[in-house]
Amino acid sequence: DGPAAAYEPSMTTLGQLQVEIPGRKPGDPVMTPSEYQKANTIYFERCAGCHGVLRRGATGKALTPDITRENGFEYLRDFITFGSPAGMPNWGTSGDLTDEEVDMMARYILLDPAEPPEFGMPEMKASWKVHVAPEDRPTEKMNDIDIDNLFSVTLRDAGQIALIDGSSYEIKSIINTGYAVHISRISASGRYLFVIGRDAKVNMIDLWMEEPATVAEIKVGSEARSVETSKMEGWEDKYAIAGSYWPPQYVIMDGNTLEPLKIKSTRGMIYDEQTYHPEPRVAAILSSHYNPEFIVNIKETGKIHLVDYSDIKSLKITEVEAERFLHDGGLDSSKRYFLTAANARNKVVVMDTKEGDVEAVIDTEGLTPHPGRGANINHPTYGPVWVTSHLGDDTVAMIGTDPEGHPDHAWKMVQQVYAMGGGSLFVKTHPESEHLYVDATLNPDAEVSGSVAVFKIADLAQEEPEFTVLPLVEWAGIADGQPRVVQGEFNKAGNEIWFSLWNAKDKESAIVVVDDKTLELKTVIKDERLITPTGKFNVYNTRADVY
Ligand code: DHE
Repeated sequence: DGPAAAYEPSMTTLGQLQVEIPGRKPGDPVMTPSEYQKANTIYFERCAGCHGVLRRGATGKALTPDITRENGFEYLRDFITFGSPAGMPNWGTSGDLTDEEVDMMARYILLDPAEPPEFGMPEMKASWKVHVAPEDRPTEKMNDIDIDNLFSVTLRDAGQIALIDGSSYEIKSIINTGYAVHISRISASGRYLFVIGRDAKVNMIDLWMEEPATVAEIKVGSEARSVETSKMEGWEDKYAIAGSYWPPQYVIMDGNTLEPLKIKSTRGMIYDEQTYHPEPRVAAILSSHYNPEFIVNIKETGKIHLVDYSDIKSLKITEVEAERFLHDGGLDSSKRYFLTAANARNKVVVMDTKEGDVEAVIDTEGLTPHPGRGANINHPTYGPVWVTSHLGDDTVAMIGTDPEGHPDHAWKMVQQVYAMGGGSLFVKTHPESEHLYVDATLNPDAEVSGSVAVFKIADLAQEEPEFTVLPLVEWAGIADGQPRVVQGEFNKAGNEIWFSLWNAKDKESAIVVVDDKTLELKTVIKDERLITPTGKFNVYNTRADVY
């Protein structure tokens, strides 16, 4: 009768004594093995990204049994059903999980977390495949694709990417990848495209082939979000790196074949408390233009690793103390400074990639900064400025990035403006653009999540600048579902910006192209193969860090 009855006795008698059944704790809920298996899968696909595999918390709260048991089954069930304004999705009322699934998940998180297996060199080598050896690849570009203006588009739930031509809007190919590719990154030469799935599968795609295709692949763990390639002069295309959430580690690979060369575990001490953390996940990775280094964000311990790839055998790693919960970020317009969000600390860390030290840690005065790679604008009052929006509120923070020309404003939050509402994921501009775009992807209001806010950069001289709202979902004429506008990306010329309209898997999605000068609709790309499009990466802008 009700969930309380779902608890199984955890005690038994041994002669006169009451003892615990081995492996069980008092109050353990009943779960059949098949329920447990299903709950495990749901936890991995929906929850682990924010709460962590070991449920120690990061973007989401900690969910270890000491805490969940204190809260109790009913509380957990209601929380999963209705969500919270602080960012927990309403899994029940949104229809993503059924009542039975919500009930099952509430019971599941009362139990100890399941620890997935490690994934070391033998597992990586077993998953590694070179489909086309370097010597069998073309020596020149074999197709007529304008590679620099190609867009790699994540088709999240299809486990694919689409390569779309930036001029004709034609889908050139659809390539099978890991599940829910998170990002695309491009080798320094512009030839190879690297994508990484949430399931930690990396595909290396050769854009020179007559029909671009995967030439090598590898699995680097069971959950991952980041991949990057060496960009320093003299080291172009030599190495690739992938970071994983589980196991918490990163691996340096050969840039031509993805052969795994060196794995570095990130387990260790949290930078400030100096206490051990078993799951410090690898968030954003960036390639330095100043040194032969990968810049690796270690989320839970709050450290940035500067990984010197000039000698893989005697790997030198500089461990820089930054701030806890490092997530995403990008370079300033000079490409010297890396600005990255410590999201659950509401801060942005500025790392000098030339000198290898932290320049500043800035409070963004908003809730959960979420920049993507951020946006670099030339502010009418403060000069070069880097911008982030926030997941938890409608604020947009602007940080001065020019210590030479504007020393008074450097590494300070110089302005805060207000956009459409909370739930923003990405901001975007281009050196050729006079606009700053702010999405509100996760806002619960369909009208807000279906639009994008545009600020005129010149208007930022005003104290409370107005913005224009572009109702992209309305423009695309999609009536079914709640398609969400996500992640603007410019074409190479910087005169068009593309947005994904991300709908449910079984509903129509689209890509909307906006003319940046007139802010009018240029075209809508619709195709039944465009299933759940999310991130889009223009080859030139991604390769050259233009944003
Ligand atoms: Fe992302 C970037 C992690 C949810 C779309 N996302 C990143 C990066 C990290 C990250 C660490 C930076 C990578 C880099 O630069 O090397 N993302 C996470 C999560 O942990 C989180 C919060 C939860 C999860 O379970 O994954 C999460 N992300 C999402 C989504 O739900 C999005 C909107 C849709 C999707 O495809 O899954 C999404 N994340 C993106 C995109 C980028 C990204 C499009 C790249 C932005 C860019 O411009 O570089």
